[in-house]
Amino acid sequence: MALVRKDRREVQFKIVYCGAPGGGKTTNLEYIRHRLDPALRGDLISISTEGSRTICFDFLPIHETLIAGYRTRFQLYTVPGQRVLAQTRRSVLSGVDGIVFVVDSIRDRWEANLEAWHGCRQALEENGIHPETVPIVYQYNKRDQPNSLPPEELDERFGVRGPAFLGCAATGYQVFATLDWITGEVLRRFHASLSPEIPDTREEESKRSTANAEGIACV
Ligand SMILES: Nc1nc2c(ncn2[C@@H]2O[C@H](COP(=O)(O)OP(=O)(O)OP(=O)(O)O)[C@@H](O)[C@H]2O)c(=O)[nH]1
Ligand SMILES: [Mg+2]
Repeated sequence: MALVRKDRREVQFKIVYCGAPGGGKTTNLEYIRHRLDPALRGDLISISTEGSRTICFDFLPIHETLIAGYRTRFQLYTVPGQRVLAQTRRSVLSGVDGIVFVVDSIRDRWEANLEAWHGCRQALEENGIHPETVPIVYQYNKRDQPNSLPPEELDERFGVRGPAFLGCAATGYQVFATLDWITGEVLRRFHASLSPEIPDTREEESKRSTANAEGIACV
């Protein structure tokens, strides 16, 4: 759910990288952050949770997009893949605007991918979000590895209807292509939901102001 920050004149969107343990989520984020202009990106935040790490950072797009005079900012999160971390996954996925599902293409990792896929859907549902309503892009990662499942087979197994990027996060191959697609889709849907401009959430904000000193409003 996009957040309109009137104090900063920004709209914030949350993109979450999901997928099996060891599939390459953190590698994606590290690659992106490393290559972004430091002036446009925020600090990398690492949150220790139940023996694992959730990492996140935010950034302003290189080509600034203005929505009714507001800048756009994206927050990228990784969800730890381990099965025992369901509670963390649920928290990270709350308010999500778009998902990158990172698939470990190695044949032996199929069961882990499937379990992560169900875990992601379950976490969305527990947040009251219907999984079909959230934009999702698949990245079939580790294409450099022998014994990878063919992309057509992965499309079929996941029932993928949108794009799926063949990636190698270790070298950065298709990492930005994946990110560009999901940020573009999130912005497109946000624009489509606005008519004709950002709603005035002042009334909503004042209701929330006692609960939230920072004045964050939801759209
Ligand atoms: N060969 C190869 N290795 C990769 C690729 N992407 C990531 N890796 C490696 O896979 C390992 C796990 O990557 P991570 O990015 O930590 O995986 P993760 O999805 O964040 O894992 P969890 O946080 O445990 O859920 C690391 O050693 C990476 O270097 C890839 O495209 N090819
Ligand atoms: Mg990780």
